[in-house]
Amino acid sequence: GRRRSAPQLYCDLKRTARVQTVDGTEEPFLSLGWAALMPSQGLQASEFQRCAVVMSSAAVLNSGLGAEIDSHDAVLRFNAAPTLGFERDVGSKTTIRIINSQIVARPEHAFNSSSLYRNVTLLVWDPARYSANLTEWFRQPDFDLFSGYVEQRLRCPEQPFYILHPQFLWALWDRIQDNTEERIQPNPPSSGFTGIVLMMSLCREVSVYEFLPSVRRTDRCHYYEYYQDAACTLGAYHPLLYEKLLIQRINVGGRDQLTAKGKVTLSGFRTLSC
Ligand code: NCC
Repeated sequence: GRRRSAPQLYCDLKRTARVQTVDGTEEPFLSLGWAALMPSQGLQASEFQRCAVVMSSAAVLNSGLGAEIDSHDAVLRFNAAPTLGFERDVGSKTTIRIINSQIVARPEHAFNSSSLYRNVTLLVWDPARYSANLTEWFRQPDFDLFSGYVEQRLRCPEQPFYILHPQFLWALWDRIQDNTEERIQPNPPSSGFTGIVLMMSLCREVSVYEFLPSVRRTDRCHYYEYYQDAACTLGAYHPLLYEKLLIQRINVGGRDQLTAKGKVTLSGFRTLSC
C-alpha cells in the first residue's frame, strides 16, 4: 500500500470502516434465533459531542488527567482497566467498554460478577480468521465468547451489549495495511484502535489518551498492573505500531498536547465532508 494523505485517510475510514455488530440476520445466528437476543437499540443510536478514549498504558500514571477525561460527554475504556483507585490519572466516568473474548471466557476475569462490566455499554470482539465465515467462527472462536454472551443477555437484558462483527475488524485491518509499504501480519487490530474508530463514528470530536505515548512512556504495560513488556506499547500479536503510525497521521491536535498529555485529537466522521 502507498501512504495516503490525512484527509484521504479520514475519508477512507469513514467510507469503509462502518461499525458493524452481529445482529442475528446472518447464519448461524439467524437459525439460532439470535435476533431476539440482541439489544433492541442499535449501537449507532448513541451520538455524542466530545468523547475520550483512555488507553490502559502505564504512561498515564501521574498524569493528573482524570478531571480532563471526565469532562468529556462519553468515555471509552478497555478490558479489565479499572478506575477505582486511579481516578486522579484516568477519571471515573465509563460510558462504553470494549472487551476481548478472553474477558468473557477466562474465569479469572469474573465476567459475570465483576462490577467493571455492569452499568456500561459493552462491546466484545474475538479474532475470526481473515475472511472466515460466521459459522466457522461460531464453531471455533479463539476464546468462547458466545456462551458468556448469551448468559449475560438473559441475566441483564437492559444492558446494551454487542458483539463486534469480524468484518468490521478486518475492514479496519485493511485500512492499516493500506497505509504502509510493509506487509502486516493478518491479526486483528488491538482493542484500542478498534475503540478509536468506534468513537470517531459516534462522536463529533475524539480525545485519545496515551495511545501515542507522552514523555511518561515506559516499558511497564498497564497502569493497573506491575508487569513490564514493551510489546504492550509497540505490539507483538496486534499490528499496534502500524495502528499508531496511522493515528499519528490523522492527529489534528498540537504537538505539545502529545508530548505532555499523550493526547491525540481526532475529528468525528460526522464533521467530515466526504
Ligand atoms: O492490554 P490491553 O489490550 O487490554 O490494552 C487496551 C489497549 O490499550 C492500548 N495500550 C495498552 C498498553 C500499552 N502500554 N500501550 C497501549 O497502547 C492498546 O491499544 C490496547 O489495545 C487488547 O487489545 O484487547 C489487549 O488485551 C490484552 C488482554 O487480553 C486484556 O487486557 C485482558 O487481560 C492483551 N494481552 C494479552 O493477551 C496478554 C493485549 O495483547 C491486547
